Amino acid sequence: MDKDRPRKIMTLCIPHRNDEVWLGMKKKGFGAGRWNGFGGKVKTGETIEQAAVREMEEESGCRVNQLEKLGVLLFQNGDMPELVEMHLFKTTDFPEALMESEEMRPQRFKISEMPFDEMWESDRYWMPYFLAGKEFEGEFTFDNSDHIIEAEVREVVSA
Ligand code: 6OG
Repeated sequence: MDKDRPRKIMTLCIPHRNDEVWLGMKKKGFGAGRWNGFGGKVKTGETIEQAAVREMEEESGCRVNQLEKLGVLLFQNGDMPELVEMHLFKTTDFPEALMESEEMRPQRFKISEMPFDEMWESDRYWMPYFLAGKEFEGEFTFDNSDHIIEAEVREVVSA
């Protein structure tokens, strides 16, 4: 992967408590038809955390007061000239049910029933770190059909 390419900074927030997570079925745009966490692009003038809170509220109706940053992943998607730098957050601060939005149809999943077949292929690689509450980083290269060509993920142990 050519890490010097320009980067689009994005967020992803996954509500997770006990043995459950909430994911949303993306209804339109990039990644439509897949279950994913809630997030989007960081706008000029906001911090990555502010973007994570804003996107979570826009897509699920839930304004979180607590976020835990767990991962940073780099994606190279086929011929797209920019890399995606995605910052991954966990929140335990959410109500009994999330609201459907224009972009996402939220649903609760048991972690033993994670719908990996309908998620981004790379999610299988980093989800174990996320669920274990470990900090991680990684790089994934995809071909133009969204299949993985190269994958690497590792735990980050802070000093
Ligand atoms: P909008 O551009 O529609 O937000 N995203 C990815 N999520 C996963 N799990 N894997 C990927 O690559 C992703 N690439 C992007 C970031 C797009 C949302 O999709 C996330 C954003 O939350 C394998 O606003």
